[in-house]
Amino acid sequence: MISDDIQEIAEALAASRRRLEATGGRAGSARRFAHLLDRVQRRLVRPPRIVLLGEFNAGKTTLANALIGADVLPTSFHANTRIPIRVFYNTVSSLELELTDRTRWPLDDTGLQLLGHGRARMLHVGLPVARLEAFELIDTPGLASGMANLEGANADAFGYASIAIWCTAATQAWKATELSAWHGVPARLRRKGLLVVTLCDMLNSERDRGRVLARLQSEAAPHFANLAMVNAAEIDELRRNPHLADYEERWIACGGRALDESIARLVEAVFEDRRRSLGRILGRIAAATAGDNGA
Ligand SMILES: Nc1nc2c(ncn2[C@@H]2O[C@H](COP(=O)(O)OP(=O)(O)OP(=O)(O)O)[C@@H](O)[C@H]2O)c(=O)[nH]1
Ligand SMILES: [Mg+2]
Repeated sequence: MISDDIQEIAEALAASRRRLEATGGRAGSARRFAHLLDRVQRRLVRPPRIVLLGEFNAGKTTLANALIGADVLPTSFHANTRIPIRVFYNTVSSLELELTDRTRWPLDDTGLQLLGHGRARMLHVGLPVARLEAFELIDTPGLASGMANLEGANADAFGYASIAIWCTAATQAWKATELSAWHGVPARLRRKGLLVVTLCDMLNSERDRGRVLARLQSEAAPHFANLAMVNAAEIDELRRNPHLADYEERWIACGGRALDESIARLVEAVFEDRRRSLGRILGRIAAATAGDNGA
């Protein structure tokens, strides 16, 4: 969620832009500066993008649906398309296909034909779902098991994201190939990386769960900002039924609370980064303007 001080800065930027437009609207430099302020303000408040990565069948799409709280991404369709899908907040539902040349097409008959031509870069799905006001998700095609690097469409999706979730299936969690693939992810994203251990309901006992967790704490956790063990199917069910009598107990047991808290912390860290980099930019502008005045 956008904190009050980010909101305040954004409002101050919008007010400055309006004043500039009102006073110096006709001057080219004032217009350009107003446009720049508008872009800075939009970038400051836009929901951070979370990219979901991992091997085939690691539970990425199921987790994406559980995070959104709706059956948005049909897994079979996604498995067939094999391109990243960005899901974001929109006031009305929308569906667009982005091609490798960055043009965007509505997913009508022409769009569907283009999808089959190997030039698809990303599918953009807009939805009027309140949870998507806090973050956007990019669900990616699974990395082939044993492949140690992320390429093509998946690597492309990094450029869009500021948080990364690596999904690993509890039953064969965190293989050596996953470690090397994770190291192919840019460091700025790894610093905001969350390891989500999926399919935890497939572990047979508390003892197995303890063993997996202990191994991951020592082998995987040092490469991530945080780790969460989840049963995404149950998170999904509970998110839709918050009034169940045993909700609280189950919400903790299935990892829903830990997952939401981890994501909230990473989202807050992204806003903190934005706040800091805006501070640096404003500092530079102030220094440059002071230099101009002094000259
Ligand atoms: N029992 C259980 N099954 C799950 C869970 N998460 C996912 N699955 C199942 O695991 C299979 C793979 O899940 P997906 O979410 O499609 O995995 P994916 O990583 O998106 O797969 P690709 O897109 O093909 O790489 C599906 O049959 C899911 O129903 C879970 O938490 N528990
Ligand atoms: Mg999938």
